[in-house]
Amino acid sequence: MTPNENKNQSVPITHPRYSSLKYRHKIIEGMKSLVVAEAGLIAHGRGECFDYIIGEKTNKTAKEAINAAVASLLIAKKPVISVNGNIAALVPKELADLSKLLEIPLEINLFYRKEGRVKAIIEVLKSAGATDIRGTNEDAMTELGGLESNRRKVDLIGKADVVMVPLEDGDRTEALKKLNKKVIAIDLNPLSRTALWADITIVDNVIRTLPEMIETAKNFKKLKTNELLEIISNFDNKLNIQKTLDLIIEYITTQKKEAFKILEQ
Ligand code: PTJ
Repeated sequence: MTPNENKNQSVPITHPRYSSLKYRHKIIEGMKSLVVAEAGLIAHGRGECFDYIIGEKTNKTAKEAINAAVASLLIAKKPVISVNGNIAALVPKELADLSKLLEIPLEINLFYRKEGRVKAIIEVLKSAGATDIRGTNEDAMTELGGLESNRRKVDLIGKADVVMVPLEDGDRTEALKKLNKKVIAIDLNPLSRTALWADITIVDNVIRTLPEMIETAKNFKKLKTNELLEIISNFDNKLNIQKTLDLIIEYITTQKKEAFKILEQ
């Protein structure tokens, strides 16, 4: 093994796509240990594709949504961060850190329920330092109205006022909205149903969003309630999604020009 090779994955850290490959391996390993559903691999691939067309960076629009999201989580009375297999595999430490920093419980909520998955996710979160993990006792769960998928089974989410749903399928955001909950979504696809239904849509990769949220939370914890409320009221989700789509068009247009320079050589 060369000094540049990552011990577990044999991916040289000098590889131009090292970061992307590293997270792919986290998802694959997560699937082997039951943390990630098989479909989670496909969801990750879809995410990578959208990440490419936003330039694989946290854009200004995402940063604005992150500010509104953190402000909302700080003033919420009963906020909850929903955790599925993919996010638990990708950023367990950041989830644990954000949960502790904001004193918000992490609730495991799965689309694909399978024997052993909840236990595997609890282990990953605990090893990462999480202390407030919910959604672990099936008998204590209630059901969200208007939802047929496994995601209907909830613990604290049922009584929450603000729910953060990182990378998720569409149905639940709609159901949560109908129950008058404020939904914060992190979704690389700005046109997904989750993205369009959410109150605050962060179009970004969770691997960048969570660290950014932690830094923002450290700063915003010093702000007064009226300053947090101002950040929230200045944020317009519809406009923000429009601006994100404009950024994508701009990025693709630039990439097209760059590609043609190569093709015409
Ligand atoms: O662990 P489970 O059983 O709860 O299942 C989780 C998955 C992700 C398999 C399930 O929720 C699912 O099938 O989701 P979808 O319908 O594929 O939607 C996932 C959305 O997240 C898509 O819009 C992707 O573009 C987006 N996405 C994928 N990876 C990321 C992401 N968004 C942000 N960051 C990512 N890393």
